Amino acid sequence: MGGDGFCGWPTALHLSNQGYDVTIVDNLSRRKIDVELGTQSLTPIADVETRLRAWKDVTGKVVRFENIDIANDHEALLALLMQHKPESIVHFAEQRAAPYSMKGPSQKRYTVNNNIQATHNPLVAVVEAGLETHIVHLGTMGVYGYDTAEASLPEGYVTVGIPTDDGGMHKRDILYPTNPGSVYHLTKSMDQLLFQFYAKNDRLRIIDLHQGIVWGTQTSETRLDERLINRFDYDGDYGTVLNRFLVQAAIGYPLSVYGTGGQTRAFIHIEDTVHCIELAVKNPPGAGEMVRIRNQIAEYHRVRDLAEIVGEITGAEIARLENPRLEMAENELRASNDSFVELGFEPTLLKDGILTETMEICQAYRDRCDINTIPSTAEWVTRRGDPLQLTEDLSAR
Ligand code: NAD
Ligand code: USQ
Repeated sequence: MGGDGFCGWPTALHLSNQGYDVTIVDNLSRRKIDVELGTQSLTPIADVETRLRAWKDVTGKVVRFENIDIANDHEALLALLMQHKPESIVHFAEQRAAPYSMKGPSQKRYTVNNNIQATHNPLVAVVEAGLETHIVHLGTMGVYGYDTAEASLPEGYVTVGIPTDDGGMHKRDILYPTNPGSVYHLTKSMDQLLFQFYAKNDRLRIIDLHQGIVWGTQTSETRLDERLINRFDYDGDYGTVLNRFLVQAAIGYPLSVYGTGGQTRAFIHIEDTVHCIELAVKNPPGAGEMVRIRNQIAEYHRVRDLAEIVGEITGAEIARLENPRLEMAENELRASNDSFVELGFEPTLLKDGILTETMEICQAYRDRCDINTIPSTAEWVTRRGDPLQLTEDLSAR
C-alpha cells in the first residue's frame, strides 16, 4: 500500500525480484500533491502503467496495480484482500511530509484524516476478512521526539515501575512516551495505539518500523531501466534534508541549514530501506504477541555536519536560515537498531562513497529543478513578536 511512492516503489520491485507476488495499492495522491504544490520529482518518474510494463520487459515479472484510496474506499480494500488473501501487507500509504502537514488547517485535517483512516481501515479489513495477514507499517523515529536524551532510545518500549499501594513496584512495558514535532509525526504516534489495540484484541501480527530520514534515490532494481527510476523530492515540503542539500549543491544554490543546524537526526539509504523491509516481511511476530517495533536506521548526523560534508565535496556555500520549524535548536540522538542487525542488516554509511551516485543523479537532472520550489513556506506557528524557539522545558512537555 503506497507502492507508487519514494520508498514503496523500490520496495515493490525488490520484493518482486525476490520472488514475492506483489500487488501495489495506491491512490496516486502523492502525484496529485505535486500538481497542487506546482512541483515535481527531480527525476522523471514514469506513470504507473509504464513503470509496470518496463518491469515486465526487463525481468519478465508481473507486479499488479490497484488504484484504491485505502482511507476512504473500505469496500474496495476489503474485496481486494478477500480476493488475494495476502501473506503480508507493507503499509507506506500516508501523507508523509512534516512541513506539508503544518501548512494550514486543510493540510492538517487532510493529514490526520488520511493517515489515521489509511492505517485503521486495513486493520479492520484483515479482521473482517478473517485473514492471517502480517502487517508491516512504516512509522518514524520522530514519534520518540528530539529532546536531548542521555540514553540510547530503545526499540519502541520502555519498562517502567509504578509504585503500588503496599510500597512495592509494579513493572510494565509501555510505549516510549511519544513527543511528535508536527501533525504528520502526531499521526504516526496515533497509529501506534491502533496497532496496540488490534494486536491485543484480534491477535493481528504487526511490525511497526520506526524509520529515520531516507536519502538517495536509486536501488539495484530501479537502476535497471530509466522507466523504473525512483522519485526524488527536493521542494520545501517533501524534500528531505540530505537530498535537498545534494540538489542545491548541483544547481549552485546555498545549502539551506535551518537555525544552527544542531538538529541531529537518524538516516538510512533507500537501498537499506528496501532490505530492511524484506527482513521485516520474513520475520513476522506470532499471533497474540505484542506489536514488534524495530528502529530502521543506519547512522546519525547533525544537519550542519551534513552541510559541511556536501560543501567540502562540491564547494557549495552554506546558508544559515531562520528555522521555520518549532524544534530544538540542538539535540543529541542515539538509538538502538539491534533487532535489524541481529537479522543480518549491514548499514550503508555515508562514508561508504554512496553519496557520489546520488550527486550524479542530481547533476544529470539538474535542469528539471525549479528553484522557486526550494524555499520552505510552511510555518509551524503563527509568529507574533519574538521568534519562537523550542526550549528543553517546552520540548519535554
Ligand atoms: P511517498 O509520499 O513518496 O509515498 C506514499 C505513497 O502512498 C504515495 O504514492 C501516495 O500516493 C500513497 N498514498 C497516500 N495516501 C494514500 C491512500 N489514502 N490510499 C492509497 N494510497 C495512498 O512517501 P515515502 O517517502 O515513500 O514514505 C513512505 C512511508 O514511509 C510513509 O508512511 C512515511 O511516513 C514513512 N517514512 C518515510 C521516510 C522518508 O524519509 N521518506 C522516513 C521515515 C518514514
Ligand atoms: N532541515 C534543514 N534544512 C532543510 C530541510 C530540513 O535544516 O532544507 C532540518 C529540519 O529543520 C529538521 C531536519 O533537517 O531538523 C530534518 O528535516 P527533514 O525535512 O529532512 O525530515 P523530517 O521533516 O523529519 O521528515 C522526514 C520524512 C518523514 C519521516 C522523517 C523521519 O519526510 O516522512 O518520518 O523524516 S524522522 O526525521 O526520523 O522523524
